[in-house]
Amino acid sequence: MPSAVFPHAAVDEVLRTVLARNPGEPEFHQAVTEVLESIAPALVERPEYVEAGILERLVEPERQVLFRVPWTDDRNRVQVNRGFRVQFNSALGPYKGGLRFHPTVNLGIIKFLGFEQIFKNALTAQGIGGAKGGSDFDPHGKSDAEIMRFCQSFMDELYRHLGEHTDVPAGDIGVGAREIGYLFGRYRKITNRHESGMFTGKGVAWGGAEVRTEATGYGAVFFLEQMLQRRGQGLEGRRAIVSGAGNVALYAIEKLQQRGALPITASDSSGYVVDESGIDLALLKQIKEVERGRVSDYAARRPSARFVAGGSVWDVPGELALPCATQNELDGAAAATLIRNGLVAVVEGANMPCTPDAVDAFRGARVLFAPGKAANAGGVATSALEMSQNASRQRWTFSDSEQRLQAIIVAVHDQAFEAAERYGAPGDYVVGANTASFVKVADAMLAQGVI
Ligand code: NDP
Ligand code: 2IT
Repeated sequence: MPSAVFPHAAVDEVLRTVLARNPGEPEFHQAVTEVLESIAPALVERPEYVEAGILERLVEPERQVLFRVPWTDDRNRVQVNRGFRVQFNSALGPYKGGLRFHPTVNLGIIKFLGFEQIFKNALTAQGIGGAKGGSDFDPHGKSDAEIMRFCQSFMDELYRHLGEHTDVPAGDIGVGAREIGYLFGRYRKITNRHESGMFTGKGVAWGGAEVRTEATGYGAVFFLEQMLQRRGQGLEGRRAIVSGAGNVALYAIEKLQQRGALPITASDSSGYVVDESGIDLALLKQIKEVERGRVSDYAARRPSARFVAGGSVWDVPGELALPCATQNELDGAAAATLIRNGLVAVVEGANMPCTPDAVDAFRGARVLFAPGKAANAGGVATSALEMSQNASRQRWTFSDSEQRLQAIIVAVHDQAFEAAERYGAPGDYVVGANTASFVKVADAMLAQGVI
């Protein structure tokens, strides 16, 4: 029988190796530490996971591709960016996960995102493995022609690693409908195949799925609704503090409004806006989706709003917090401010937006906390629905697709909730989401042998 120290010693050993083997990758260390530190109860119950080296294998990507992306800008100068695709784990299905184009992208960021994706995808129960990719290319301020040339060069290398049964990318920060169009077009040209299922997030007119655009933000709000319902509460009339003004934030705001909540903020890398009368979503979408402008443009056109350059959106009081921009955007100090101001629930629309200090503070204050790998799983789950529709040449309606998304999120919520109870941490969705997903991946790896 394993001793009481058994799982902790095994976890410590793996964590030491991860730190030593992957220097200079703090976000990857953070993501691995959070998962491994919360799964001890599952390791006590199933010592064969440790004996079969599941932990050592899980933290090492199955394949990592790094490549040069040369392209020519509008002034005819050659630019060189770095491309990444980390194919982390395919025990449950083909590699699946987004592409991020942002100047802060490096291998450690892509590895943290790919690692999270393994567990998120397991929670969706859609038969998809985990991957992530991207580039340190910055789409801000580039012309459409530059974006197209960059995407084409990126795909000139990446195409050989993709395929509907191999690896299926989608969008993430800096990669939306425009970029996916250019990437998919180039893949189709190079391979001479109209292989719809090799990319998700496509335009609805050419193989994309209804609700994929809305799915991550909508799903995060469905998750929030489930958490509140378990406490006999609802969304109606609650002030919501949302960060970001991209894909996830815009559709989280949309669903919050449909449910009668009052989202009053949005942000981007220049600062945040507060609109006490509630965000005018049509105006924000016009500025962000059509004009590709800044949140300050919103305040300039809306008398009830004010723009705060820099600063922290988490200084604004509200009962609900939805960080939907980027990793580590909400730290311990911001958490303390939110809690002082009457916070009830936090839902991570982004991947790992709350620092470990912030998560500890929410736990200590008994604030409802939904970790990203559960709360933002609606995006990739709807990507899997897009893959199903592509494979069967079907097209489902918006309302049918939204119902499927909601059913998946309810199931993700219930798995996390029930696993938390079963493993001795009732109400702790971090423990619940991590253990429920880890057990699924570990069982598949165990069954498939040492590969
Ligand atoms: P978008 O590119 O559409 O929007 C990102 C938003 O976050 C922008 O407002 C951007 O501002 C802001 N932002 C990004 N990086 C930073 C930064 N370093 N500092 C301050 N603000 C920043 O991306 P998404 O909405 O798609 O993604 C947001 C988050 O959600 C990411 O963590 C992503 O991984 C996660 N996610 C996305 C899914 C999807 O389906 N798209 C699915 C699941 C999770 P600016 O324009 O000024 O840079
Ligand atoms: O972080 C994520 O889950 C995404 N960016 C979406 C991935 C996908 O394949 O739809």
